[in-house]
Formats: sequence, structure tokens, C-alpha cells
Amino acid sequence: MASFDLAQQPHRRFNPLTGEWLLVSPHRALRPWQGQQEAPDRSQRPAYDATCYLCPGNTRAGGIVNPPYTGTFVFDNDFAALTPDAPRGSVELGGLLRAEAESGVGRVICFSPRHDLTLPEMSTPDIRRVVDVWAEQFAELGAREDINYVQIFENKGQVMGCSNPHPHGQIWAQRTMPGDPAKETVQQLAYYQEHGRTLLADYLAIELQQQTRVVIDNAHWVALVPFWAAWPFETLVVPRRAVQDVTQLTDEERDALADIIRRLTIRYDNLFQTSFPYSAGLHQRPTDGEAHPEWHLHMHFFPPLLRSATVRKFMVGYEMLANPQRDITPEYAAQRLRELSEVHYKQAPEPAAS
Ligand code: H2U
Ligand code: ZN
Repeated sequence: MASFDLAQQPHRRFNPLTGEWLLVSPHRALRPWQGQQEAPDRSQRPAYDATCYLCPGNTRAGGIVNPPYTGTFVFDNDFAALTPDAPRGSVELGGLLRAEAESGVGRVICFSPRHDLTLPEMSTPDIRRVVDVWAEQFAELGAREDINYVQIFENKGQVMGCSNPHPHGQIWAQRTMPGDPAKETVQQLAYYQEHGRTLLADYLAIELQQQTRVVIDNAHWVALVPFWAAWPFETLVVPRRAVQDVTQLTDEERDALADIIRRLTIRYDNLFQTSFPYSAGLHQRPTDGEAHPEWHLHMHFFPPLLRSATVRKFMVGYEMLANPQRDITPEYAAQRLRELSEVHYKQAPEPAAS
């Protein structure tokens, strides 16, 4: 083992949150790369767009008019994937064919009235208002008898299937536990029962000691590239205090989360000087009425870009048929993100043309 080098040799890494493995092939990152390098994207959208269904005062697809909101704005998704009134029970099809009715709620959260902003371009107090909305929504939906899991997330950028650049996220809340949070519950519970501490508290302690995968931190949060990251620049945002959901965060912890989100997403935009696409979201305890002390709230960022504003990682071939795989190591990705400035490139003075 002494000669084994995680930075050079192919190996597998274990994801303790899901119990799954990942293949890392660092030697392949040395392949010659002759792809394009795009110019920085300095395009600007208007602050208000009359054709946008999320801008204040505009009419949505169903004919409902948005209020003239000035902060955040939440509404029931007009095309929600889940509806509250779905019938209950399993559908008898026989043998290997299993189906169950599922019910739930879909909501859209506008982060800002400004059509031209994204999280990295918003102020920390304005992002803090988004954190408060997450907490309000989790409290309201989680208290419902018919909702046992609340998924809060954001799709950003066209490559992630986001339909509108107006800054917004979504909530899908449902009666059953979906796959990934269910796996994380099993894994965290087993760890908590054995050690009496949360899995992520112990993992965070290792990362803070090693410092090789930490990107940024503040008094209450740490953003790092997890040891088992599947996407090239994937990050995990973890609170230093083990809390089960956003409603338990103190005022200071909420401000600090807004600070981390702002600084991390600015680094993301600066990496390839483009509005960095990702899917991101909170993972929190199930809302089934149990306390779930094993749960340690966290936020995942899953961004697809690999080498430039247009060259992305595809989860295809081996990844579709076997398990996720990556070339650049998580340690290298963390180092790249650490080296970047926290002044958004659009706000930084343009370099003189040469
Ligand atoms: P994205 O986050 O993937 O862009 O989705 C935006 C959501 O907005 C999408 O789920 C909803 C869509 O159903 N929507 C409305 O609720 N009303 C509209 O008028 C258009 C889109
Ligand atoms: Zn808009």
C-alpha cells in the first residue's frame, strides 16, 4: 500500500452517504486536450423581461398574474409533477409489475424580482431571505400529514434543463421517501447507531484536519469537494453543527449559509467565466414525525462542466451501465476552486485587450 498514489493510479472510492462506489482514473486527466477556450461570457439580461413568467406583475401559463413582489415569491407549480389529491394505495398489476399512487406538492420559489441576477450576483442579505423561505416552506410542508419528505432544489442553466434564467428554485414534497435521501437515511442511521455521532460530523472533522478538499469555510459552514465526488466540480456544503433541517438553523447560521452560497457560486462562475450551470439542493431529515438524530443537513452542488464553459462531463457508457467515474481527482478540483477569486468576473475590471 505504501506506494499507492491516489493522485496517479486508478482506484475506487466509497461514498458513505449512499453506500455506493465511484471509479477514479486520475492518469486519464493527463490526456492531451486541444479543445476550445471560450471568451468570458459578459452578456447581460434586462432587469425586467415582459415575456418572463416569473417576473413581478407578469402572467403565468395558467393565466394567474404574479404579484408585484419585491423580495422572494413562492407559488404552486402550475405544472406540478405531484398533486395532493391523488388516490392512495397500490395498483394491482400482478407479479413483477408494481405501482403505487403517489401524492405531493410542487412549488416554485423566485429568489429575486430581478430577472438579470443569479445567486452569485445577489447580495448576502438577499440570499439570506431565500434561506428563510426554505425554512418556512420546510416547516409548512413538513408539518403536513400527507408529506413525509421535502426536496428543495435549484436547476441552473439550460444544460440542466432549466426553462427560465430568472433566478428560481423548486420544491417537490411528497408522501414517500425518494431514492437518494432514503439511501442517505439508511447510511446515516447505521453510522449514528454505531458511533453516537453523525456521519457528516466525523467526516467534516477529517476534512478540516486534512484541508486538501476544503474549498471555503466560515464560522458555521464548510464547502468541500467530497472524497467521493462524482461530478468534476461537485461540492458538499455542511454545517459545523449537526442539525436535521433548515428550521433549526440560528440567525447566524442562516447568514453564514447565505455567505457560503454566495462565495461558492461566485467561484463557480469564475472557474470558466460563465454563468455556471448546476443542480443543487438540500438534503434534510424525512418529515415523518420522527426526530431523526442521525440526519445531518447538507447541500449538494452537482455541476456538469469539466473543462470550459461548453465542455461538460457526461454520465454515459460505463457510468450508465456500471457506476460513476471521474478523471480529475476531487483534490485537484478543490485546489482549482480554492485558487479562484471571490470577486465575480463580471464585476472585476476587464483585462486590457492584447
Ligand atoms: P425549472 O426550474 O426547471 O426551470 O422549472 C420551472 C418550473 O416552473 C417548472 O417546473 C413551472 C414549470 O412547471 N412553471 C409554472 O409553474 N408556471 C408557468 O407559467 C411556467 C412554468
Ligand atoms: Zn423574469
